Amino acid sequence: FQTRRSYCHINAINNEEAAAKIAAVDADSGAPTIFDKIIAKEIPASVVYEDDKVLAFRDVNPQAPVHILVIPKLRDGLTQLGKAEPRQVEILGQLLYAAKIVAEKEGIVDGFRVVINNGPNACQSVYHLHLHVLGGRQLKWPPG
Ligand code: TR5
Repeated sequence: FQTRRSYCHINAINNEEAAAKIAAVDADSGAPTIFDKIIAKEIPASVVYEDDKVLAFRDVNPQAPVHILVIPKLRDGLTQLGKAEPRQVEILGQLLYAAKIVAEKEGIVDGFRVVINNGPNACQSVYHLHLHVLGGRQLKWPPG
């Protein structure tokens, strides 16, 4: 059983890595991502926080009891943190502050983690900057 479980785990990792490499090919194309459709309310999402600049909604594939994505409503070239420019410092701060608001709303301020996956080697799969807010269980360190 242990061998089988490990095998599945390795497969899941490989799938994520493969998907991330495919996603990276179009990273700078300017093409809309799935998050644009969520912002436009063309596809449903479970929104937990919204203001004029930021949208936060539940991740469809949660890695913890609370797993929320925080995104800028206007991508404005901010496909990934590694491409951030000085003019985007304000929205970067707003995203981080929104993560704190989300953690408060979800009742996880005693233990939550904010993650940004940047690029294929970090398994970024959507090229519209997003913060993962994770909590609701004991989080381990170091992460995988
Ligand atoms: O891997 P990175 O860091 O790029 O994170 C992208 C995240 O978007 C993953 O955790 C996915 O589970 C999440 N995701 C992908 C889709 C999606 C979503 N979260 C909410 N709703 C979603 N829809 C409707 N469609 C997706 N393809």
